[in-house]
Amino acid sequence: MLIKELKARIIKNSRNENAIEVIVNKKYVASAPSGASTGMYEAKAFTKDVKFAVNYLNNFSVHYDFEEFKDLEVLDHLKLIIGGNPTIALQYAVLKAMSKNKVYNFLNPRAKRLPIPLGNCVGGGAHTKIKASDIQEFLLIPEAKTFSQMANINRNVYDMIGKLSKAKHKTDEGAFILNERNEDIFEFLTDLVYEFREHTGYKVNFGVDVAASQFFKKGKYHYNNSKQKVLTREKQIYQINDWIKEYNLGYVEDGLEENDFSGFAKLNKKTLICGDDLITTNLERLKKAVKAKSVNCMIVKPNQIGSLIETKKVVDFAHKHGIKTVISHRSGETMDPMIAHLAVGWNMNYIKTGIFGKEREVKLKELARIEREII
Ligand code: 2PG
Ligand code: MG
Repeated sequence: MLIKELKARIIKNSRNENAIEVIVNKKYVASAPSGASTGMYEAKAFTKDVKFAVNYLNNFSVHYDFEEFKDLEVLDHLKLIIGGNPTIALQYAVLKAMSKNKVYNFLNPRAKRLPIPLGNCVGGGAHTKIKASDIQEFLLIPEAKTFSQMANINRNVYDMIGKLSKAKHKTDEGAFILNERNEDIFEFLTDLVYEFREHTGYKVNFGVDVAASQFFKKGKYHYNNSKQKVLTREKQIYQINDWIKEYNLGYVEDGLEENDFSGFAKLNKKTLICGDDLITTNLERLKKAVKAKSVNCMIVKPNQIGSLIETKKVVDFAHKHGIKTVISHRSGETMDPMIAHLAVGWNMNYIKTGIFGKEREVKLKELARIEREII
């Protein structure tokens, strides 16, 4: 596949920020999302700005016959010139062109597993400007046989939360904002999933993305909306393990700040202990986390590392070492459903997205469509 025509332009993401869209050979369109609670070890989204990247790509040509996934490496050097986001958008578009939009199938013709959807239902932290929970995301973990059933369960529980809480505001990712203490939200969700199970027979667990780096200042964790306000590192470790036990959490992402590999090792591995800002889809950081036994689960966001080739290496290394993988949306999302394809093509365990909002639902719908194709 030759790139005969390459076009780039500025579009708006779900947070109404500028994002980049790339179109290869008129038909293959891709874009990259942006984070708000970005880790300090992430690749730079744009080296200068989006305009510079658009201009660069509109004058860029590459004479190369793209045939296999590994050929995308030819584009990796762009990350340092224009940034991680435009490089990812271009690699997505080229991958779509190589596969004629059948990405998951191109990545793995025998792909047959769908990821479990972790659904962001209640949130706060860096994903809103109004007063909310310190914990960035409360995530539903449904249990059912098919992906479509699991996605429906998440939506039904989400609607129930909306009705019962009468919440008026939502986060950037479409989760309800309940301006209550973390512990009160845990209690609320515990009762709610119990009720849901009584009525429907479906079991739903829940977990959290604490995004703890966001409120880690001068060596301490500073809460606004919690029983305890300021916690030392030791107390935070105790707090997270206590929440896991008390509320039976099935998943905890970034319970500690992004440099605390040894602290993560002390978190209760009976549950999924997931690293996002800790690892930032970076192979060297993942190796460090594996060595220190920090995590049993990790977030994968291609634009954190700014290369699809590097992302694949990280996913392979994680699976080889028994680390569960969670492909994730960003808080500023676009309509590109690519992460649905990567989840299936790379046999990933979970996908983390919002439950509500067109940029989130497009990923869930794509997975439901892929499921119909595969099964
Ligand atoms: C996270 C992400 C996605 P952001 O912290 O996991 O939910 O947030 O895209 O703002 O980094
Ligand atoms: Mg996170």
